Amino acid sequence: MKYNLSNDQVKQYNKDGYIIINNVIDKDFLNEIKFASDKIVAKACFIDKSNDQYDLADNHSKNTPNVRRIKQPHNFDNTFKKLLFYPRVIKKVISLLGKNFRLHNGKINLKSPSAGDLVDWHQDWAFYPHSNDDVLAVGIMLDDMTPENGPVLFVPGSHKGKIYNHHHSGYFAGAINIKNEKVDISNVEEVTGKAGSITIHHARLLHASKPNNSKSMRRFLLWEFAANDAWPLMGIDNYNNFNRKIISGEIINTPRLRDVPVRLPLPAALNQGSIFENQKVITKNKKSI
Ligand SMILES: O=C(O)CCC(=O)C(=O)O
Repeated sequence: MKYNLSNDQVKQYNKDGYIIINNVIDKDFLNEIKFASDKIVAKACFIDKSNDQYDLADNHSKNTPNVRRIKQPHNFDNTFKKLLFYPRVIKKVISLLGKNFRLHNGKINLKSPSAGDLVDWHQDWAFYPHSNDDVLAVGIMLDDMTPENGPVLFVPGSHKGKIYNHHHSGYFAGAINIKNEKVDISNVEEVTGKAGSITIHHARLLHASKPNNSKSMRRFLLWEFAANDAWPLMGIDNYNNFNRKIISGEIINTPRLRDVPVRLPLPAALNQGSIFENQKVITKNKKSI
């Protein structure tokens, strides 16, 4: 069917834990999305502290804004709402999760030129375990992703393995110490692609991303989706808000339980707000990437 994944793509996702698909977002729409992102970033010159909308880099100031993450962009600009329901993406998610799924979280990670943060090794599942692991993230490249500008690194097949320790000094830190945990990353794939390409990765997949050493911005939008019968083990804030996040299908109040490895992100990270903040407790020389 139009826009669905092919059987081979589904097989590859199940085997490797991710797929990369070129040329998914229409060019004009991509320009609209970039413009909407620029508009949100421009307003960061009015604030000097991270909040519900922005995660700001340590060197951010009102005069020299540096936004590291836009949180829940669909709440701030209708272009992102349109993207959230974009059939060329949604149909692909249906191919993997079935017709019932909701948005768990939405974000744009921005890596600024020559400084943009690396993201240390982690599994998204360690941040938001659910009652079953029909949980994934769609990554949309708003800019070309190149070897220089902070590409994502995926470890094929790692979504079938264990969930590693993401704690540091007794608190959740959202990062794995690859050496201590004896993690094999020898078959890692560096993901590159043209703007408008997408990745889809399983929530248990081991991944990281490099720093941006180029002279241009790298923006990567991520939609985290969960099947409607996958319930978050950390609970929900509000039942109606939770159900408003349904993208496709119906409310399901009977969680499907599966025997999946789980670690809770508790005690909570000392630095809250984003993965960049969570991982800040790990000093540069202790990072595994
Ligand atoms: O923006 C990136 O390079 C990937 C970040 C990531 O893995 C995450 O936010 O969970």
